[in-house]
Amino acid sequence: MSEPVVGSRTLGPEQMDHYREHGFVVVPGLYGLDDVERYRSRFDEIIEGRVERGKMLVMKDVMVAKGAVSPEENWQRIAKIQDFEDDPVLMEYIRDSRTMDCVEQIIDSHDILSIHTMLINKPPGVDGRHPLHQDLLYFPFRPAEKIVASWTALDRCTKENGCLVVVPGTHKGELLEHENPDWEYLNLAYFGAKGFDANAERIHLEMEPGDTVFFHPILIHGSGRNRTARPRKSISAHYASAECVTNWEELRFGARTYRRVERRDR
Ligand SMILES: O=C(O)CCC(=O)C(=O)O
Repeated sequence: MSEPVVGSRTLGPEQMDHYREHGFVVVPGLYGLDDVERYRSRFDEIIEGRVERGKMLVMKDVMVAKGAVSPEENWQRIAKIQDFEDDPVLMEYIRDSRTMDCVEQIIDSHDILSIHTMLINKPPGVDGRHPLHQDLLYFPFRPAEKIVASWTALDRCTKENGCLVVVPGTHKGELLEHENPDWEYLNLAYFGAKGFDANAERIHLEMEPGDTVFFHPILIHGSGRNRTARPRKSISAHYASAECVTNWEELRFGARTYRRVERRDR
C-alpha cells in the first residue's frame, strides 16, 4: 500500500505498519464515554420501539427467535441492529471525522462509501458465537485493500464476554470458501471460513468502551460466547473507496445500501 496522502494523520507510522503487517490496528480511546453513551442510549431507544426504525433491521438472537430461551429483558433478546443508514444518531458514528481520518489513511482515499452498518449486541444466556470468517465474502468491491472495517467497543469487551478474536496476518491470504459450521444455533448469515490453519495464533482484542479497531476485509476474525451477565455491544461499519470496481458476480448474500460518506468534522 502506498503512503496515505489525504486526511489528517490520526494513525502514526507504527500503527500503519501494524495494520499492513497484521491486518488490524487498535486505537485506544478514539471515542469518548459521551459518544459511547449516546450510541448505547440509541440502542435502547431503538429496541424499545421509542424511535422510528425506518429500513433498519433489528434482529433477535436465533435462540430467542426459536424459543430455546426466553430472556426477561429486551436487550437480552437482540443480536444486532443492521442497516441503520436512516438513523441520524447512529449515522453520526459512520460520518465522524475520528473514524474517517483513520479510514482515509488506511485505504488511501478520500472519496469513501459506507457499505455496511451494524450495532452488534452479544447477550448473555445464548450461544451467540460468530465463527471465524472474512468480511470480503459479503462485498462485491475490489480491490480488498480499498475496504476497511471499523469496530468500536460500546461496553468493556473481554475474553469472558466474547470480545473480537483475530488471526493476525491472514489478510495477506485469499478469500476462502465459507460454510455454515455444524452448530445447533447459528445467527443469520454467520458463516465460517474453511481451510485455514486451525493452530494459527489467535489474538483476543480486549477493549474498553470507545476503543476502536480497524481491520482488513480478508483478516480472519470472529467472536466467542458472552459467558458473563454483562452486555457486550459494539458499533461497526465497513467502508470502501469509491474508486473500487464493483463486480456483482462477487456478491453472494444480497446488496445493501452503499452511500457516499459526508464526513462530519468536529
Ligand atoms: O462483534 C462481533 O462479535 C463479531 C462481528 C463480526 O465479526 C462481523 O460482523 O463480521
